[in-house]
Amino acid sequence: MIKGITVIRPVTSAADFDELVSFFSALGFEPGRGWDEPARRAGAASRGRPFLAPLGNLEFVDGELPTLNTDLLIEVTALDAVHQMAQRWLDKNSGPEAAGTSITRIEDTHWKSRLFTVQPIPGFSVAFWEWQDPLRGKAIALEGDLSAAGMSFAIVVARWNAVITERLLQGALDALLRSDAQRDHIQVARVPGSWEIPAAARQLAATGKFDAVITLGCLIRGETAHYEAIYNEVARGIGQSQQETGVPHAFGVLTCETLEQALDRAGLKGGNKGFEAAAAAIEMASLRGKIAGQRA
Ligand code: DLZ
Repeated sequence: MIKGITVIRPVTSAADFDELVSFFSALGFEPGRGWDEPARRAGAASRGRPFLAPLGNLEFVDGELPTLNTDLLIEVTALDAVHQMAQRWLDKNSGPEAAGTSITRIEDTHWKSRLFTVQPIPGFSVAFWEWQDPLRGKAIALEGDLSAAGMSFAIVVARWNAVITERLLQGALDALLRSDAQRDHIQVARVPGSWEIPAAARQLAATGKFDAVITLGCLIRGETAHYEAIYNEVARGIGQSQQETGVPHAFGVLTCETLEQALDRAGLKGGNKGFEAAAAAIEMASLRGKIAGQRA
């Protein structure tokens, strides 16, 4: 079974090898498993540094070539950004054009795409290109956007474990405001503990004023009697409110073993789950609008 294509490019000096590895790394290529072989009796030492791409083609062309400058073509998205990165790398790492390095401007091709060619070291050229139609080849899927412009949100936040839930709230507000939600389109409702979240969420959702409800709380197993019972009921209640009102509810109720774990999830180490919940709320509100706007 055919598995992949490897294009081997011999490099004539150790310095050129290092330059090319640096160039392709700078452009964000995923490095493959490299290899180093010591000198054998008959031959010199050798090394290889593969770079991986998700797709490979072996293409035969009868007629006009895609580009005359090189036979190594790399398809990318965001060609302008790649061009900028390549230019920046050249400015930093190589001498003037006279030294044999160069980069062309981005130009339209005769095959509905845009392309530029770069020569990071003398004698080695590579072309980067993208389709002019950015949607070409993309699966047609209905997806929510991450713009909250014009949307209204309710945030229900529990006061219990406030050191955590206030951080979640800051994260959620950060996500909404950075996604263009307006301050006066965000209603924050505080409840005593996570147990009370479903009732408040349900009442807010039922007003019909909000595109999504974001629920924020923190249950810590070690400190919570009947932890499982409370957690199950909170999760069930929020889910039920979502299903019965049709308004998206984002679940930002942390369930943690320890306070330390809760702090990590509230932005101390990794991400902030409040931010993530708000992003999910925006996406689901947008998706709901798109689905509702579709003809049956
Ligand atoms: C009572 C209680 C306990 C023990 N632990 C927590 C917790 O870890 N996180 C939380 O959000 N709330 C806790 N609560 C409060 C309950 O959620 C509820 O507010 C009270 O039982 C009053 O109904």
